[in-house]
Amino acid sequence: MSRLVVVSNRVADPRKTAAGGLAVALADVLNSTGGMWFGWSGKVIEAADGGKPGEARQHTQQAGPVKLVTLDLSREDHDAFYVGYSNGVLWPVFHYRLDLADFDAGYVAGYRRVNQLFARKLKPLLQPDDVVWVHDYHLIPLAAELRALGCGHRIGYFLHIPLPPSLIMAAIPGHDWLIRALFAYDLVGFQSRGDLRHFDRYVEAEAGAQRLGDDGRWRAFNRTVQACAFPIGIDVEEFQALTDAPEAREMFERMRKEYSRRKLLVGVDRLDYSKGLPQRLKAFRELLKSYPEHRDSATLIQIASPSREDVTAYTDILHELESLCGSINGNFGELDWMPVRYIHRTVARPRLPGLYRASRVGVVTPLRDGMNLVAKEFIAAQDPADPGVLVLSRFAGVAEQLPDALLVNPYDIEGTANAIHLALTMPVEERRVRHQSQMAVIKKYDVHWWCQSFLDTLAKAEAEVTGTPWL
Ligand code: ADQ
Repeated sequence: MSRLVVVSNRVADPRKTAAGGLAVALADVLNSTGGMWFGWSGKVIEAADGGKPGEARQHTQQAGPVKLVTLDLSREDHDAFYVGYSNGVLWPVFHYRLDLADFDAGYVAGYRRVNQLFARKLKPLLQPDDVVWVHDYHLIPLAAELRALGCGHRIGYFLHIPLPPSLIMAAIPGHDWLIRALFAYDLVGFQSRGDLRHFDRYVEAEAGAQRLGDDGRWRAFNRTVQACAFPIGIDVEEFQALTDAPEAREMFERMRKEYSRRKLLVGVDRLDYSKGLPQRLKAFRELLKSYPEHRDSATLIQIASPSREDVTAYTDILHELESLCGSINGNFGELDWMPVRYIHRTVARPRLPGLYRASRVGVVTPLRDGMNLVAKEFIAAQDPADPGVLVLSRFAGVAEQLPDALLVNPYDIEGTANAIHLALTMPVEERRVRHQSQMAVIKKYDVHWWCQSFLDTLAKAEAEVTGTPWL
């Protein structure tokens, strides 16, 4: 069996749990297969301490069966590659937010420089039979840079965030370079069929690619790439075991006791403008306004973990949320009841399932999301005899898989408030039926299925050896 080499922007010790869908999913995979995980250490070297663009300090560490190799980036590279291009251009554009993108030419140069640096550092560590699996929007050109150095390895790529329609992609200056870079992979994976359709139209319209058969293969730039959808899942068994463990049980009991005569709603997100948090709070405010029977009862616990605080759009959303929570509590709160509990922190993972299970409604209403694992975790943590209801944005990748959730358009505040009302008043029989069908889906398409089906398809993909300079 070939060694698996995973490359992603951040590397987490697979023996520990961390917030962030990618880290959670990959830790599961690498622990079972062994191999190498390569990426940024999370550390930045200031120029005064010797940090130079295009250079990095490298660290190697053994974490059980997994070898972790990480690079410290210079301040200049970090600011252009990570803050600038990855999170200031690709993240907003791929989440349909052209208005938030900052197309500074220096950012793309830094993005390319760091991808070249990753390729240069990774190449000498590769063994001939290694299979390389590259993750996410930070590293789109990595395979192209590896090919330019003569790597003929099988290289797969998975995009964790949405891929927008071709006309939105085309707004990125130099986007044709991004398409060409995708063709350096042997397999490109997306979260949903919708994203895959966007890819198909994009490569056809913007690169004149030719479809080969009906298995997702496309030909352009003298290369063949296969593109398929692999919706990411969670480790359902592990999450259910976590739900039954003492920490989650204790959390569950505490919440049930404290809110014994009230109904809890829960939201758990990274604090990010793609997650639709202000819209969610407005929908909750609308619920209290239009359905007074939920006053002094329905309580929304919104956990929003700090994220990318060095990007301005994130501090803006933070202030908006604080002000909305304050005004809802000020207008609707009672001496002994606050409608919104907003917590700007990460909740320890072992306690999360207890919070999900104590909640009657899970509100997962992103404006755009590649998949959204919180929706799946919420379902997995429920008591099948008395399950909560998932109110889910139709714009999350997971909506394709969970048609039995209450699907909403998060921009439609009234519509979302109505759906929350429906969820709060749904009879137990209907809740059970919906929960059962959702459980069947998340069990079948769990994280092991995701990993195995991606790697099996990659193993069979038509690998082409090439030394062509790509970019
Ligand atoms: P994220 O945008 O980080 O991931 P998501 O899929 O919801 O979003 O994963 C978040 C993970 O972090 C979940 O396991 C959740 O429990 C945990 N988490 C989030 N906020 C937390 C908090 N406040 N406290 C504790 N834990 C918290 C990206 C894409 C998603 C895609 C994943 C995986 O944006 O669309 O589903 O990658 O591919």
